[in-house]
Formats: sequence, C-alpha cells, structure tokens
Amino acid sequence: MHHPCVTIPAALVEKLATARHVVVLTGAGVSAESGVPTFRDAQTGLWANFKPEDLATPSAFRRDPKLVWEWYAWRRETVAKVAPNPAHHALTAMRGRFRQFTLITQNVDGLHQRAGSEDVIELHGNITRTKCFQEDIVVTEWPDTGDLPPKCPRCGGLLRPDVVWFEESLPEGAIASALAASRACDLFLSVGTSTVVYPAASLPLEARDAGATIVEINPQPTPLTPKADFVLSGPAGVVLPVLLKHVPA
Ligand code: BV8
Repeated sequence: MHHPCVTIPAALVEKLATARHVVVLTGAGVSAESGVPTFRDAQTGLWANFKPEDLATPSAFRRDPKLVWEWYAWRRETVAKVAPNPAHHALTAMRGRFRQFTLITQNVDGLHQRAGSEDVIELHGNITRTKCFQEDIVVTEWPDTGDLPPKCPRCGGLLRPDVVWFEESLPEGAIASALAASRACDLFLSVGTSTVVYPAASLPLEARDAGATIVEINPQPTPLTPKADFVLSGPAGVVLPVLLKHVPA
C-alpha cells in the first residue's frame, strides 16, 4: 500500500537508480513494528527497573548470572513469538535490486534471517545462540539440570547468550567486513538506530568520509541526522516498502 506521508525526493530516486553498492545498517527500530521493544525503550514489566546497559555487560553477568540469563531467556521468548515486519521483507527484496548489497545489523533477534535475508553481518551476535562464558565457544545443547544459567557440558562453566556485551569486542570478521563495505559503498542507509553505540555508529561516518550518499530512516532525529544527505522521518515498516517501489527491479 502506498503511504501518502512518505515521499522520496527525486534526487534520492536518481541515486537509487545509479547506486552500484548499497550498504544498510539496521538497529532495534527495524524490529519495533514486529513488537520487539527497542533497546532503549522503557523496559517493560518484570524488567522495568533495569537499564539494558546495566544488564548487557560481563560484570552484570558475573554479579548476577541468573538475572542476566533470565533477561535474555525472556527476550528470546519474546522474539520467538514475533514475526518479521515489512521493513525486514523490503530489505530482503532490496538485495536483488543492486549489483552489490551488504546488510549489517546491530540487532540480535535474527529477524532479518527469518525474513529470508542472507549473508547478514551480525555486529552484536545473536540471542538465539548460546556459548560457554569460560571457553567462548558456541554450545548447541546441554543437559537440563534446572541450573540457571545452565552449565557447559564440556567444562562446567556458565552458559551465556552469544551476544556482544558492552566493553566486549565485536567479532573481528563482522566489524572488518562491515567497515570494508561502508568504505566501498556509494549509498548507505541507516535504519532504525539511535547511532549512539560504537563502533557500529562509526559505519555511516566512514561511508560519508568515503563519499557515499547517506540516508537515515528513523521517526526521530539522531546524532547522524545533521550529517545525512536524506532523512526519511517515519517508521521503517512504512518507509522501506515505499523506497523499494522506487528501486528499478
Ligand atoms: C567495544 C547486544 C571495544 C547485547 C549491544 C564512550 C564513547 C563512545 C563509546 C564508548 C564510550 N564508553 C564505552 C564505549 C564503547 C561502547 C559504547 O558505544 N557505549 C555507548 C553506550 C556510549 N561500545 C562497546 O562497548 C562495544 N564494544 O567498543 O569494544 C572495547 C573493548 C574493551 C573495552 C572498551 C571497548 C560493544 C557494543 C555492543 C553492545 N551490545 N547489544 C544485547 O542486545 O543485549 S548494543 C545495543 O545497542 C543493541 O545491540 C542495539 O542494537 C544497540 C544500538 O541500539 P539501537 O539498535 O540503535 O536501538 P535503540 O533502542 O538505541 O534505538 C532505536 C532507534 O530506532 C531509535 O532511534 C528510534 O527512534 C528508532 N525507531 C523506533 N521505532 C522505529 C524506529 N526506527 C524506524 N522504524 C521504527 N518503527
């Protein structure tokens, strides 16, 4: 359906027709319309009195592993119940429209993959994967002893979600490919991110320094807004399908 409030400037339509390498960076806002609370939304219910930044850290896990494990278990259950929204599907369709297309996400919900996107660069890991805190190796199954968090079947260490916490380094391969793509692209879309978390937030700046056209899709302004060439202020689930209509098939 055509959303009257979203108009794509002619200069951007022109850019979409000529772009040869498009990079998209997504944040929690792209999953908002699926019903996944964004990272900085007020935590709801049970978690109302916790700030995500205080739970998504190794020290929080060391201090209270059960609490942190249960927060992620709750988020995993939430994500399992929701479905990708038109924003995810538009990005899956967009890949085939350009000579080169790189999808980079800060999200850990796996919804891009569930919408059919391939080769997604996950900068911050994936909440559906679990790893051993001691060995830093993914664990796919473990005996249900009722322990919270469960113990590693190999070394007995605590299991944790395979996500990147604050003060933890990003997977080397992921950030390297994300930086290379950002520096090589000619069109960079920043979608649904508050652009406050580094090094992910440096990607649009790297693209801009390398001469790419920067587009921001977000209902709210962010620190990137003044540096973007085009700002489409609206929900990703509405704006991206309209944008896709302007990309030659
Ligand atoms: C690192 C996984 C090296 C876990 C996450 C001071 C200055 C600069 C940097 C730092 C600093 N102090 C510390 C740092 C480094 C730190 C950092 O950047 N901190 C910030 C808070 C200042 N970064 C790190 O620690 C990174 N590691 O630097 O390693 C190192 C090594 C050793 C010691 C030091 C450094 C690791 C960062 C990764 C952390 N893990 N997630 C989990 O999910 O539980 S980050 C977390 O925030 C999520 O991944 C999330 O994706 C990410 C960013 O948030 P957003 O995605 O942008 O979501 P947010 O809610 O913020 O915003 C949503 C947006 O959507 C809003 O703008 C809203 O308007 C918009 N929106 C809403 N609805 C819609 C919408 N948009 C479109 N459509 C809609 N419908």
